[in-house]
Amino acid sequence: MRSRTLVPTLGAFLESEEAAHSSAPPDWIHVLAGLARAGTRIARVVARTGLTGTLPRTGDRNVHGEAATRIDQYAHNAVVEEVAADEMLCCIVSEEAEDLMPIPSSHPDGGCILALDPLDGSSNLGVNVPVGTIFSLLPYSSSDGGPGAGLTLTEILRPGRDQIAAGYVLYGAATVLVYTSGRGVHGFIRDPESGEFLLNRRDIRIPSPSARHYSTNEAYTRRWNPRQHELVRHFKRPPPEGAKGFSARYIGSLVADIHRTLLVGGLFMYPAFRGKPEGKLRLMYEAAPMGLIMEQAGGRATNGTEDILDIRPRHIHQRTPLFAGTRELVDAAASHLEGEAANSE
Ligand code: P6P
Repeated sequence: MRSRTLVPTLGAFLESEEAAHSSAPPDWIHVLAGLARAGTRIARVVARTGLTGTLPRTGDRNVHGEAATRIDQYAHNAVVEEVAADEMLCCIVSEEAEDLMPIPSSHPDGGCILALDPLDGSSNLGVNVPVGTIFSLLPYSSSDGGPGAGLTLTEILRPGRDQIAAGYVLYGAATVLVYTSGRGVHGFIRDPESGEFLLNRRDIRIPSPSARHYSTNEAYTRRWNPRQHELVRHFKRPPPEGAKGFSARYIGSLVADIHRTLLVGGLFMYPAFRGKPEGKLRLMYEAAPMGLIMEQAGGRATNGTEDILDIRPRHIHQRTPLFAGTRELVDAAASHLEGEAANSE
């Protein structure tokens, strides 16, 4: 058994790893530590959900008209409580809050923005499917002079390429935290005995050749555009003699689907379709953080044709189609969806 004492904790790793690349540990690592503390609290409540039977509903609906459950609100509140005291933050964008949440920041540079999906996929909890917290940290520099000068939306609506850090906490058989700050993707597993997140995957790279998995909800097949239809049909064709075919894998919980894709490869797709012209997933706090993770692990993420990280949000809850995973597969999907492959076949 690998000695736990030799494995760095998240805190030690952040202090050493992030300090190694700058004169001192950057302030935002305290926000990441706060997210880890919130993840620990959320993991405990998620584990007890099964004991309470059905998911307690608040009776409210979130900004997207989805029935909000008390556990979504709990997760949102747990994160806010754990990070709000940090002077680094100037505001929070949350799936559970219709409007921007300003936080008085006295940080000399104006601080940073936390974009957050507190508990993505919580509707899966009733059947014990893994769910997750997704986070994105963006720099904020108020255009009209320092902290407290009021938040300008144009400074908030930044493309994912501007992210300082991004990642997720996955509440599954184990609670894991995966993050990137632009220098590789690192995975930590929570030790139930010590309560610490311990480094267990340093510099994660999507394997190549990767698993030949495609991941999408095929219930929407009839609502896809013809090129999306043809793309998935391509994955179902019998492979050439001696070659390996594709397998379908779809959990219906974004963090779980992305985590599998990150570790074994494949192509996750949540396309736009008739009835969801912009897709379902949110740009600022789902697609963009997952896009940075994928790109830093040697993969790619697009909206089908454009890099997710280059898309500037029009509003804080904007939705986007998402194609993410092994670079070759995301590239092939983009070529097909742009019509090149369709014409050449
Ligand atoms: P569908 C969960 O509700 C979620 O927001 C993501 O976690 C997941 O990827 C997606 O929706 C699943 O959506 O339409 O396939 O049920």
